[in-house]
Amino acid sequence: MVLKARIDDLKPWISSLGDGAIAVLSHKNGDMDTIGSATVLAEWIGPRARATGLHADKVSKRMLQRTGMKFRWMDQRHPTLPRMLSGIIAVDTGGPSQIGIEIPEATPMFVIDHHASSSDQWPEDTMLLSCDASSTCQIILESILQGGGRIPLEWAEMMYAGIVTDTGRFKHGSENGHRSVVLLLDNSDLRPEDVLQTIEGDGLPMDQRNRILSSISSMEIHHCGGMIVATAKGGSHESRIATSLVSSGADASIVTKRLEDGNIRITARAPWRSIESGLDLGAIMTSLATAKGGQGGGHAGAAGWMGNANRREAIAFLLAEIGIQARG
Ligand SMILES: [Mn+2]
Repeated sequence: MVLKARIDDLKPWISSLGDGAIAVLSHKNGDMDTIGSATVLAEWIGPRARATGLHADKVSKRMLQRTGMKFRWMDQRHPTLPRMLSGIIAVDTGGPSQIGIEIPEATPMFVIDHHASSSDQWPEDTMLLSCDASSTCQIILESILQGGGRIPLEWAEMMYAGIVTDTGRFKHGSENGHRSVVLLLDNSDLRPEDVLQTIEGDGLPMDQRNRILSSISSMEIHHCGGMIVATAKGGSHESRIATSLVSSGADASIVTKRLEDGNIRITARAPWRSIESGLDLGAIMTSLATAKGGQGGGHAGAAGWMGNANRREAIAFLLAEIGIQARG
């Protein structure tokens, strides 16, 4: 059975482990929230903890470089965990398939995540801390603040970047996100304007912007239970395409990408007003996995699925589910 954990359970759980290393694992998509959470949590625990994972996206790479926070890259082909491992903490991870590596059996495991749906289950006896926050960085911040004292600047910058990106620049779950930023400002020397420059970066090269724009121009519009759903085929940057469709007026967007191994990956986004009216894309992606196999899940406003399916059938399934939810 998976055990429900609270924030107060983390420290005693760490103390209960042997003397070996603790791997703080980011999820395989390596977004800013997971990299921020993993690096800050590992430093907070101390030298025995190691932030590690398979991948870091562009924003997290820029923030790692800016802050100098330590992150151990795993070899994509032969991923290995630290030797003499006493425990694993997985951060921002809805289910084991999102880690992307084999978890060694019988290693004590603690998972820290914000509410998400998932089609796969954690191993027996996993401690699961799942909070109703907009980002995992906010949960890490709460643990750190319980200990008191000033927050080192580089930790504050990583957590701020995680909150900014996971709230979609404060478009989702704004209130608790803003509250956490106030706590960061009050307890560190964080200067948001400077960090925002690093988060935004210099923009994409022309060829990539070209590809994104042509994906958007291939869009189809569907009407499901009073909602406008935009679908598109994306070559890359699917989340950017999905977000653009939503900010252009879609009540939900679905972007598909055919992967080299023949599988397809589906990325979906919805704006706050759709979530408020009851749409839950994470639940819909979970039911796609139940119906057609593969792995799926995520949050109400940002979710995904990956597996082997016919694109048209998968989209028809998703549109039908959105229609059912939209009609209540
Ligand atoms: Mn997250």
